[in-house]
Amino acid sequence: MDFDLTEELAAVRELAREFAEKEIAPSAAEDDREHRFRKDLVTRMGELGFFGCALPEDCGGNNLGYQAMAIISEEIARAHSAIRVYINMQTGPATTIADFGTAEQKKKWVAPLARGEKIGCFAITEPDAGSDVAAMRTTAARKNGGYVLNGTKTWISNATVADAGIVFAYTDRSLKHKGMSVFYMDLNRPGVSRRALDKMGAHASPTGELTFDNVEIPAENLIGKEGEGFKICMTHLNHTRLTCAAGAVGVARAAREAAVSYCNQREQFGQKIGRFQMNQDLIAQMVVHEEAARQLVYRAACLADRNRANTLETAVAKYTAAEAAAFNADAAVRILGAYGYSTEFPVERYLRDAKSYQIVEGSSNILKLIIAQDALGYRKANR
Ligand code: GRA
Repeated sequence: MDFDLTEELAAVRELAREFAEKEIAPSAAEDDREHRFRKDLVTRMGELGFFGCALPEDCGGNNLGYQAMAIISEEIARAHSAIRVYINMQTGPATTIADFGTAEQKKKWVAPLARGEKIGCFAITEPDAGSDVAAMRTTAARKNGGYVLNGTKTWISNATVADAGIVFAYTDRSLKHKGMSVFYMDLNRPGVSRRALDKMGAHASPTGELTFDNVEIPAENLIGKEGEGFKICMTHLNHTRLTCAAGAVGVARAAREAAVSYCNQREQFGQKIGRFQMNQDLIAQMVVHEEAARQLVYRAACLADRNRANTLETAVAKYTAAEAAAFNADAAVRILGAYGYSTEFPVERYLRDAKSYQIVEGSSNILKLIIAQDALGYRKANR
């Protein structure tokens, strides 16, 4: 596979890097400390077309593709990982509607998400259904020609700020995963309540609970057919997992850059600490983890851009990238010592943010399960 960036992709990388360094990095520490949702950055990224890469032009997109989206996600996460989450909150629902919606649904709902005019989210996870998506309890019962939604979603990014999103629910629980469906929902409707949740990192990306108490949804908000929700969910996660993996590469890179810079500056025992082999061991491992993860992300993205099955490659990429981010952030803290532990330097934030990648969008254990079951011949990942 040829990983030389085309001129177009190199320009995308330049644009995203410049934007991230000028408009995200300077306030990253404060945004994290103040738990600040940067709606203005959603607007800016929408204007720059960052949410439109996986969308065709008639849906308000630019069709640059998944590799472009991965490149943008890495650059944004390198500056501030929490802001990278905004990409998935806009593109996740937009892509799913573009992939599975009717012409009418695409026309109404995709462009406002892609342009960052409406704040998006997607609601899958529940208190008793995290990795086990099929165990969800939220129901959408048919009523008066539409649906009535009841249930609670938790750990939903943007829950407290989203205007709209896609919500997964059972239309027929007796059919197990074949009875799940997905709906587009305006979240400012009667019966929707929101509660903020606090967490270790990614503070500039709000997370919360959404409770639906007899929320009425029009029939025309059903995306795809009744019963297609689980498959749509898996396809959706496959896309968002890739961007998430690219974000983890950004954190791995930021940590490696901070460690290298400190090694070349700090002196102990009469020499720069980069001269010590124990630090060189860490630096070498950080470089390898970061580069391996990036190549795997590019491979999965190239397959997605060619419309080829990539569930396995995306799982491999996300697993590797999440572990790379966690390893590199931990190593950077070790190398910077007290400065790594200090809240005055970004490295402790990298460590807090890196941990999220081992949990979200398919935990490292779920990804290993997908990879191992494929290798053992129990269940093909690319079906
Ligand atoms: O054969 P069939 O017709 O019965 O269909 C099965 C299968 O073929 C059925 O679903 C189909 N299917 C798929 N179809 C298309 C399965 N995978 C795919 C696919 N990739 N594409 C049932 O399949 P199954 O394998 O028997 O299902 P399962 O064992 O119940 O679950 C599988 C699995 C564990 C992989 C799944 O539940 C899963 O992916 N869990 C992880 C959930 C997850 O990733 N949650 C993330 C929440 S969102 C989030 O974290 C936001 C973070 C924000 C950010 O930072 O970006």
